[in-house]
Amino acid sequence: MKLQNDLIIKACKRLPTDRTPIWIMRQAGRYLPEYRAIRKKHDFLTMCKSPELAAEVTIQPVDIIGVDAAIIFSDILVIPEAMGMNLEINEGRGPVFTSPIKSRSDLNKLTDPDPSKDLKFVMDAIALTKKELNGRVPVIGFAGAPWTILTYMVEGQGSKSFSKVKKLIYGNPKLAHNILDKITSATAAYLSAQIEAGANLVQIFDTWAGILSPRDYQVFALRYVEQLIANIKRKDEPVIYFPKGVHYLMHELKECGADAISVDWTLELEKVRRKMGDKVAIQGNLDPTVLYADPPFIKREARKVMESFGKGDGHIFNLGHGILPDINPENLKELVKYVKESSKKFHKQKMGH
Ligand code: 1CP
Repeated sequence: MKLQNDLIIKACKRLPTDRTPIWIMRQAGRYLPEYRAIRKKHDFLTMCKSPELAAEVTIQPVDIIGVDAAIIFSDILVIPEAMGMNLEINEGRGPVFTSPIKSRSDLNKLTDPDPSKDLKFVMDAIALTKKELNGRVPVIGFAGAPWTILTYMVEGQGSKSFSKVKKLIYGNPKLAHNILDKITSATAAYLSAQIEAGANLVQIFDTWAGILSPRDYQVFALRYVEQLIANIKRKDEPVIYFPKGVHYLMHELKECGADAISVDWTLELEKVRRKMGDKVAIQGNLDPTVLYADPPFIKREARKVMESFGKGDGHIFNLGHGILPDINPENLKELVKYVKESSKKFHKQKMGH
C-alpha cells in the first residue's frame, strides 16, 4: 500500500521534503483523555496484548494531534517478558519484573522467543493499525536497546542509582556480555518481525544510555546497538536510534548503522549536525517540559529548534524525550500545527509553473 504521507521516511533518508515532519515520543498515552477513557476499562498489559485496543490508541494521536507517524502501542519490556521473565504492572509504581536476573542460572532460564508466536500480539497490532490507517501515515515499530533492557532485567524496575546493573557489569562483565548477546539476538528477530508485519520504520530506545561513562557506553551499549542494527532484516525501512544523555561520541554514533539519531534537549542541533555531517538524519529535540508553557512560548522554543538545525532536509521534529502525562493536549496540537506551517521556509520550495 502506498503511503500518502512519507515525510518521515524521506527525512530519515535525508531526501528533500516541503516541510519538517513531526511525531512525539510517547504520543500514545496518558496525556490524552481519549487514551485514559480506554485505559480506565483495561489494564496496561491487556491493552498491549489486545490488537484492537492497541491499534485504537496507536491511531488516536494521528486523528487528534495530527502527527506525521503512528508509533505502535506496546512497551519495551515485552521482550524480556517473552524471554520468560514475569512482568507485572503495579498501578502507580509502573512495570516490575518480580524475579530480576541475579546469576548465570537465571540467564540459563531465559528462552529465545519466536516473535511470530510469543510476540504475535505486537505483529497483529501492527497489521491491524496498517489496515485501519490505510496509508495515511507510516507506522513506527520499536524496541528497547540491549543496554536499556538489561538495566530493567537486572534492576527489576526503574532505578535512581542503577546499583544492581552497575554491580553486574563491574563485578561479572562476562555474565553481563552473555545476557546482552541474548537480548541483542532476540531484539533483532523482534524488530525484523515488526518490519515483516508492516512497520515502515523502527526506533531503538536507549533511555539509560546516559548513565554510563563514555568508555562503558561503548563497551556495554553502543557495541550491541551496532550488532542489533546490522542484524535487522529490512529492505529500505529506516532505523532511528535514541541514545538519551549521550552528548559525546557524535563521530562514532553516526557510524552505528542507524539512518537517524534522536537527541535530547541538552544538545544543540547545530553542533550535532556539524559533527554528524551528512551521514545521518537528526531527530529532536524540544525539552518536553516546554509544553507546560503557553503556546506563544512553545512556538518560540520550537522555532529555535528548527533554526538550530538550519536550512535543509534530514530533520525530524520531536521532543528530546517522551511527552509527560500531565501535558495539555491543546498545547501539543499547537506545536504540531506550528511546526507543519513554519518549517516550510527551512526547505527548498517546489517551483510552481
Ligand atoms: O499506566 C499506563 O497507562 C501505562 C503507562 C505506559 C505507557 C503508555 C507504559 C508503562 N508504557 C507505555 C507505552 C510505551 N512505552 C510506548 C508507546 C508508544 C508511544 O506512544 O511512544 C513506548 C514507545 C514505550 C517505551 C518505553 N517503556 C520506554 C522507552 C521510552 C522512554 O520513554 O524512555 C521505557 C523506559 C519504558 C518502560 C516503562 N513502561 C511504562 C513505564 C511507566 C515505564 C518506565 C518505568 C521506569 O523506568 O520507572
